[in-house]
Amino acid sequence: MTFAMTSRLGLAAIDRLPVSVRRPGYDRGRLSPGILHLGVGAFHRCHQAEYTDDALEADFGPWGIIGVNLRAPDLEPTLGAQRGLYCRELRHHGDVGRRLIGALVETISVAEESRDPQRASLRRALDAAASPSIGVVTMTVTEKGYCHIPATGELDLDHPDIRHDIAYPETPVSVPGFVLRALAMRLAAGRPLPALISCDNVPDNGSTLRRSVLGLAQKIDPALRDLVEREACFVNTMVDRIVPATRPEDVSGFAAATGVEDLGLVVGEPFRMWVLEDRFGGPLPAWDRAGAMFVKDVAPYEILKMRVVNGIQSNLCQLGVLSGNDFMADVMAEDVFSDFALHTISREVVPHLPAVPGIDVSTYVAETISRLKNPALKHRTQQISTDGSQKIKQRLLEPLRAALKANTPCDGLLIGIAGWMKYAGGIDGAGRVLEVLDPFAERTKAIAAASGGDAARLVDGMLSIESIFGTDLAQNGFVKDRLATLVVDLGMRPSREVVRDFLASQAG
Ligand code: CS2
Repeated sequence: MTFAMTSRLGLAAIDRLPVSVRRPGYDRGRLSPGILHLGVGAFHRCHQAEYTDDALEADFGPWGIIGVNLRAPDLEPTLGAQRGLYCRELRHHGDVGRRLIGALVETISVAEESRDPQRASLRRALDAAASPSIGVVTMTVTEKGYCHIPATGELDLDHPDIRHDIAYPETPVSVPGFVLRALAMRLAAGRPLPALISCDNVPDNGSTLRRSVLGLAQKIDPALRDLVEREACFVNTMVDRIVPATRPEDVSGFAAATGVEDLGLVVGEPFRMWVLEDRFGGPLPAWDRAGAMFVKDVAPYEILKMRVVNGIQSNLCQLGVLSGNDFMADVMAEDVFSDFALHTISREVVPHLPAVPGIDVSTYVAETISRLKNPALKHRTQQISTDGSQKIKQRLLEPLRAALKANTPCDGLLIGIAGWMKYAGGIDGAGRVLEVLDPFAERTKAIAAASGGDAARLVDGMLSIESIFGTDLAQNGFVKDRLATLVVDLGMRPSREVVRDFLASQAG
């Protein structure tokens, strides 16, 4: 079908969407905000917001979402201009399912101090978070948003944003600073505190947020710290759905298919999962009616997901970059890499997973491999490699530690870790410069440059970054030697050849 004119998504354009696009099954005009979400990225829009639309359809209530971005991108030109409306597109091979999501009712973008010297946008966001109508504060702010030290999970008091927030607690720039300020405002006004629900791939995400908020409060006002510790409820969760960054081609493809331009479009896979710790006493949206699970202990689900789904992604994404593959599905389309993923997870990771109620691990692993092969998802290996310093502990290093402790095989994991080291050094085997987007990029690139091509020095340098690796691995001679050999190998030939030889050595 072709359309004479494309209109921009917004209230007026809803009726122009083809009937095949599913609409909210509730009266959006009656929806008032009850959730404040920090970090309105693609993942939130395709995961929690969709669960919330399902919950509103099952049991309507005051659970609209106010979406806040504490930093770029500015939401105004995209979602703001569309009154919060956007579509999500689920793709599985050739199948496409489009749905208009209605839960996002307002957006607030906090502008930098240089652009907003009066901090009016920040005040608006804080007032919204402190408002009595908000019963839930959720967040997807990426791993580094928690300002913690990856190796220990403790607040990084040297983090520039944390130093800022200790000096200026009323105009915070960090996520823990924002949450603390909002809680302080509510406590001062005698209002009940909202549930604080973290939806990032951070180990013990709710507890990590709690440690960061309490650690910061301790520096600002110990009495406030005690109050927050007593009153606030931080909820751990496990979240899962693959949602790559939206590309211009996705937006133009949507416009061509529907006649409507949607600059808030998100594209994901059909699979989704959400497990929340059941510990908040107050009201919540009917997310359980939408399939979210409320359990006593999230940890086994979280460990399973981070070591299997994210583990495969992080084991292969740098190897993918090093082998010239732009997208994860292209990596997984090469038998050598998908066999390697299955081999590593089954032999090295699965034996050390905790039992997870209701989940058969081998079915879960097979399903994960097939999800990662979905060619309709254009998930960049570069995107997954971004911020690897914040990801590898829970995805690769903890499984490695478990295998070392049990004295079981771990070479597949070591190949992934060597891949990260090679990548983080910023130059591939052919001498091409790689774009390393990571808070530790300057440091890892400097380590690689100072190693002068000596792999053992490079490995020593990387392992000495205690905030990522702790202290144990730098003292393990086997790990160091193996990594050095692999780094040399990955520097000399394409990663697929290194992986192929490894698999051949395992055969029989
Ligand atoms: C990915 C995740 O970019 C990344 O870090 O590994 O976003 C991943 O796709 C999701 O966690 C899947 O649930």
